[in-house]
Amino acid sequence: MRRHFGDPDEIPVKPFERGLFLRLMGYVKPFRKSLFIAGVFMLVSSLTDLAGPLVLRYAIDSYIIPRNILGLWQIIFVYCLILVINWVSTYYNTYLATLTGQKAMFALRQKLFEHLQVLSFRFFDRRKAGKIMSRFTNDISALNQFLTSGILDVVSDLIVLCGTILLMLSMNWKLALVTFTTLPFVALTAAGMRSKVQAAYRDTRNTIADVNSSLQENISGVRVVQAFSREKVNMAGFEQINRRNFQANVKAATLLALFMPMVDILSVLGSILVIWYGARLVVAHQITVGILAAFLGYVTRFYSPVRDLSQVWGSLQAAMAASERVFEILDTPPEILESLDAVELTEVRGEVEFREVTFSYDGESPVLDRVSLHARPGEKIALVGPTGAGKTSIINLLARFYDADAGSITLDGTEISRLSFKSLRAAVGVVLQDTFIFAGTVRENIVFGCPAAGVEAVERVARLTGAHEFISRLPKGYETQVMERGVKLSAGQRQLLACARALLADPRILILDEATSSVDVSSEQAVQRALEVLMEGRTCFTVAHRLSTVRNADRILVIAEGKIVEEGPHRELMARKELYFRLYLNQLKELD
Ligand code: M5T
Ligand code: MG
Repeated sequence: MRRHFGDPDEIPVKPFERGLFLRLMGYVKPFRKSLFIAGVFMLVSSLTDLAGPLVLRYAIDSYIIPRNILGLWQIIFVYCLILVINWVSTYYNTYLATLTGQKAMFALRQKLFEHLQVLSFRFFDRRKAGKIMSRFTNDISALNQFLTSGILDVVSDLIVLCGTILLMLSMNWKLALVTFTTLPFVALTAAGMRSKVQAAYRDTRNTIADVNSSLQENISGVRVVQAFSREKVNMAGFEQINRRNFQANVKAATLLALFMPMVDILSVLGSILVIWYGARLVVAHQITVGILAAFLGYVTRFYSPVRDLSQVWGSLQAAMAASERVFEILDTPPEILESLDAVELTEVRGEVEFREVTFSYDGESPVLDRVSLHARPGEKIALVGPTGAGKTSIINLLARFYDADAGSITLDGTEISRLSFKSLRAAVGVVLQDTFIFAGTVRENIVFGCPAAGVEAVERVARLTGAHEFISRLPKGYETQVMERGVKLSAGQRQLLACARALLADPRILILDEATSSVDVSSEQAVQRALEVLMEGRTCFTVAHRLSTVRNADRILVIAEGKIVEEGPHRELMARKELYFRLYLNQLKELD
């Protein structure tokens, strides 16, 4: 099995990489037609751009110097025409390029989301939600910037650059060569600054990812923060993270601000060279005044592509780093895979067997050590044990949120890893400690697992679990909107909803991770009743905290340090007076 356990956000510095680039281009490929049309407009726009100084040359040499004012009007008309063509083609070029880039980004974001949904728990264990979100926002926007303007700009800059060089050479090669002497300086400055600017930009992206993740954490944890008056400490922590981002941005901006005028200064030097040497050529009658003017026009056009190209290089670097992060997610294979010859279970009896199951989250320290257990169909099994013993881990494996490292887990005699996802999910239902309520209506939250369920079915399970009562008191009943994470519902109400949700799904095997003390006594009784209805006739694994659940269980498994240390019904275990006995007495003491 291939697993990575390193820090997933540590991405090595990587300059331009052909494979990465080609792969990125793969996302643009479906839009090559509109990209081609954009390219044609760009070509027209670049060529009309190049025509400017040439027109100026003819205006001076053929009309202004011979004092032909009438002809001058004609050339002004031609020039205006060229300008109009330039505007129109620039408009379509920009519009189509942007559209294409946005379409490619849309597809990529969609794909990223799709993949994120199937990734395994282990992937999310090692990552902060904020960092993942930053891949969707910052990294995708870096890619967008590059795809939208980057690619076409490179081509257009190259055309303008080559065109300018050729036109200059054709007009007067000596003057052209003199002008070109500044080129190595521009190239050197660009190369010298490039790596620094890149590093600075990478810093800005890393630090904004930190800002996002800290923000995300503080928003989801705001209740805990306020309950423990951690506001000041958190503020200081956030200030540090925020400041790092601020400093990274300032540094990047400073470098860029240094770099831009350097090229401008070189371009002014270029113009001075042209005037100095060109004027001598004019005096020596080797070139006309028009040519000198055209040269001056081209000198400025000559440096801006160089400067832009080095900028594009920066955005290419950003895109490389961003695509690497995005592809890293896309390339993470889901660890939990559906078997190729997946078995469909038609009639589930609900028999579960663990044989010598060993498991660890990090690949090093085992959390479960050769656990073996057998549950008959319909048996109620309670898992108890000290905190951190491995109870949740056992049910995580049974639900196949993780795969065991060794040993086998079977359902009705079939390895759960060979079951189709559909069969497994239909057979095994999970009611978690902290019920997640999604933004949407109450009804939507109940039908979560089986969207096809009708109104009557929803109401039936709600009545059975006792949730109907509070739901019908809500302003819009089943159509009431509940907020993310169920802020408006009480803990007990959330659990009733979770029970109704599970009852509707009707799994043969039920996994319950009981909440310790989140509800008061009266709703405790309501939840207890709902659970009894839900557990009826199913094989149940309950991570038990309620004494009643433990006492009513057919069998209790006592887990300690990743092993089953005691096993049997309540009376038997009490009689042994070992770990279970002590745990039970402790629990009773707490209730007093
Ligand atoms: C058993 C570790 C945990 C503990 C051991 C869920 C989870 C657990 N662990 C991880 O490293 N990553 C995880 O995602 O595994 O933990 P558990 O199975 O959650 O214990 P429990 O359910 O018996 O404890 P509790 O407190 O819920 O009663 O060492 O660090
Ligand atoms: Mg637990």
